[in-house]
Amino acid sequence: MPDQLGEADAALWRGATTILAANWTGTHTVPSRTLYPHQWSWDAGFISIGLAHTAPDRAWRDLRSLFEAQWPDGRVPHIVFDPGVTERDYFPGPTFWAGEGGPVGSGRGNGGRPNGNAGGTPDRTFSAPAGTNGGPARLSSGIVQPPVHALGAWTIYRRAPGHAAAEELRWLYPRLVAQQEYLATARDVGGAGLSAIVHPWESGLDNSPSWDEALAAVPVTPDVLRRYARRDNQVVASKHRPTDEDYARYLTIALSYRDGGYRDADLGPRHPFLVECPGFNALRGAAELALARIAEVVGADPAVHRARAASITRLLVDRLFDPETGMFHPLDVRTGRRNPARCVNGLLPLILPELPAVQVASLVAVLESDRFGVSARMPVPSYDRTAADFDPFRYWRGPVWSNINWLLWRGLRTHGQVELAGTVRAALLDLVRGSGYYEYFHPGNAAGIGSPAFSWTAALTLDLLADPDPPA
Ligand code: 2M8
Repeated sequence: MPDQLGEADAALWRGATTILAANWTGTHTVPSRTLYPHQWSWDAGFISIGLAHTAPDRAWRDLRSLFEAQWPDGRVPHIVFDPGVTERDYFPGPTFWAGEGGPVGSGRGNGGRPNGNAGGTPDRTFSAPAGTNGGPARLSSGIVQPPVHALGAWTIYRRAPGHAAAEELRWLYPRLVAQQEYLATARDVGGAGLSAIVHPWESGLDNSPSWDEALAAVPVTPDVLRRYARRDNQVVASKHRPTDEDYARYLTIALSYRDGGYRDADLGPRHPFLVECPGFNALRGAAELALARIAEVVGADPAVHRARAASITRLLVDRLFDPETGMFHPLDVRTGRRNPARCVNGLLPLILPELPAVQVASLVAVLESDRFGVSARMPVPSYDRTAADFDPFRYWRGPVWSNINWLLWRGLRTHGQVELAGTVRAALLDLVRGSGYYEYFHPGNAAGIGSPAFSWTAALTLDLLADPDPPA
């Protein structure tokens, strides 16, 4: 535990450490024992950032566990299933993602599937037996989540460098590069250089209003919710989760991708949901910058990663920035329309250090406006507070999330907005101190919502306490 912590923060530190220990399975950390009993991709990245301070060995193991399930084409699945957990404990589980074709995973099933991408067979830069990635067979979903893992790996290494940590980086580096290559090629559906997500779940901001327009155009598979029963709203209150209408569309889109063999070639004409998300792409850019740092350690070329980050930053500004709202908006590749809602993923490009001063000033103004109203009392909500459909309970349509605020804190610091960054950090710590390590928080009364004892809230609390002045 860091020396400088007062009594209250020391208790906060111990609480966070206890949660991460309780959510550790021996090979990976679950986001929540009750609601999410498997391993999730971007959760693992955030969790590793917290574990870097308390248990670097576990942090490395967590990332290894995820990347052992990487597909031959480079994609890192959004869920890696724990074979010891039953289908009843989470839906959609392995059976749903497998469909008729058998298990989906790095070691079986998809090995025989046409999962090549637009560029043909991916050029695997790491030497693992085809289809196994050197690890045991792991069952997984077939979609991805934002790539925050290079940032995690770099944080673990920065906190505790040394020979063993450098070895871990050497194992991860080619896999992280393959993950980025997959996103840069197979997912460049719009052809301009930004990645498209094929499902709202890929954004991590599942039911954000960002997807409302694109979702409205998805024809729902009849009876899909009669064929498949939700489990999430049996664990937490329905009004805190996505609606049935949204859920029916989530399943329809996932079935479309699954039944196309998780192929990315020709997605354009046949897949009902294709959107360029500013948050997802900003994190892809941030991953390139973390890879540049990692490349220096493993003896690879950092320049190529810096160039890619610069290009992603430029493309974000050119394609997704709206000077009228002063923020970034997702672009529907199918219609060419930018979604007009002001959602927090539209502020995430702040984490890119080369974001031009005009856009930085504009995002800071939006953050300080009534719409996002960051203050000492409350961090940033997930959606415009002044919007008619702002919902303080429903998941990504209003509540406050720690991972997003952690990213904004880092972004504000990157751009020299130290005071505002300090406000976000202090408000976030206050929230957890007062309400606990919840999955998300009511943006008015600060009540904890969703799952208690949530891993990334605990992990990022550790990072905020341990590293108040991280290097840019
Ligand atoms: C939520 O998403 C899952 C589907 O992936 C769900 O609702 O069942 C999201 O908050 C996502 O960002 C997160 O990674 C996941 C696990 O914490 O839960």
